[in-house]
Amino acid sequence: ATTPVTITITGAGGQIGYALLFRIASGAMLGDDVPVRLRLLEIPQGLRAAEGAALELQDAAFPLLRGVEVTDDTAVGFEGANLALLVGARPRGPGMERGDLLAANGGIFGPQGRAINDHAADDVRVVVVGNPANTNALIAQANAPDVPAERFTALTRLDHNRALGQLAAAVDSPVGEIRDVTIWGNHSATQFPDVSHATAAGDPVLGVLAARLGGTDAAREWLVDEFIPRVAKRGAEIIEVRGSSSVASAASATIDHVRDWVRGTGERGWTSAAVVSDGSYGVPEGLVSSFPVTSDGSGWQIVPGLELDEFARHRIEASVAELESEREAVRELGLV
Ligand code: NAX
Repeated sequence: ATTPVTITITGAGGQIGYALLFRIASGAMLGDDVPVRLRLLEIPQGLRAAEGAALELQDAAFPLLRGVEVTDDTAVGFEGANLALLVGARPRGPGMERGDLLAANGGIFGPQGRAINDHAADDVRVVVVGNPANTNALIAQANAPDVPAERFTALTRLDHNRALGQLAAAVDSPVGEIRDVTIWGNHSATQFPDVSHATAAGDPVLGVLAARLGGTDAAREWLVDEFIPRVAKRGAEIIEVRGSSSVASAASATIDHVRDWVRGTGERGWTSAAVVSDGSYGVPEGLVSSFPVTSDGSGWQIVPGLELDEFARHRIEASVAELESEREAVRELGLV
């Protein structure tokens, strides 16, 4: 029998937590041959909701589920964690400036980083979902000096999946036929969804778009005026239409991120994840920025050597500049 994998989920009493827990326990994340133990970490106000979710997990009788623990003690929450999904964060309140938001989240992700450093398993891997995700991941990583930096990531897979969905509709192709889309930069409105290397059923997407829209200029126009803003602002669109933020799609993207990281991306081309930059593509070392990545199961690798035109370089620089200013702000606050 395989040893269960211990998974810590913070903010487990919240909306994304509720959508995540049942898919993890069903085997959708790590496979239907891998037993799991869940640690649900909440703040006191969220404990009852997490406890309720734990009761429902018991009622779902998942054969792979080997235990659920609910706690508001950070040390207990990360004890022995092989995977840490950091979903709980401080949302931006009315009148809150960016500095206040970063400081409030520093108060969460600093201590969580230290607890991961001190209590998690040696092989721990971390994905930050709670916003501002990239900089929260940077804060956690900076507070975990004994954990290799590359184990800290932030979620841009939802943006990636949104881009796949939009492209599939635009070229009228099954979403599974679209490959090699990239989200670059920050999980924010400055992100750059890049289709310059993407293919649909093996054909370059740019060519397919040009054929459908009546030329290369029309395809470019659609990308710049429709596609990029739609993907970058999809979160706001969901709030407007649904009356509530993205939940099930965010949970699904988190499942995809971890599954591909742990089980590998295989023959499906690359995906997108925010990882600690090694300086690739001019992104300053140490920033947690989204890149095209593959995994062989042991860790993410940034896809090397892609050609970027001037438009792409500009867009990436703009998003990276935002990440740098966030890093500067949390440095000034003494959080990293
Ligand atoms: P909810 O407000 O429903 O849930 C958040 C939960 O976190 C609450 O139960 C709260 O008690 C808990 N929490 C707060 N501080 C905590 C702490 N220090 N330790 C443990 N738990 C804590 O929000 P939900 O809709 O689940 O969204 C969670 C986060 O995901 C938000 O920060 C949101 O902005 C972010 N998102 C990130 C996305 C991404 O692609 N990276 C997309 C979806 C989502 O917007």
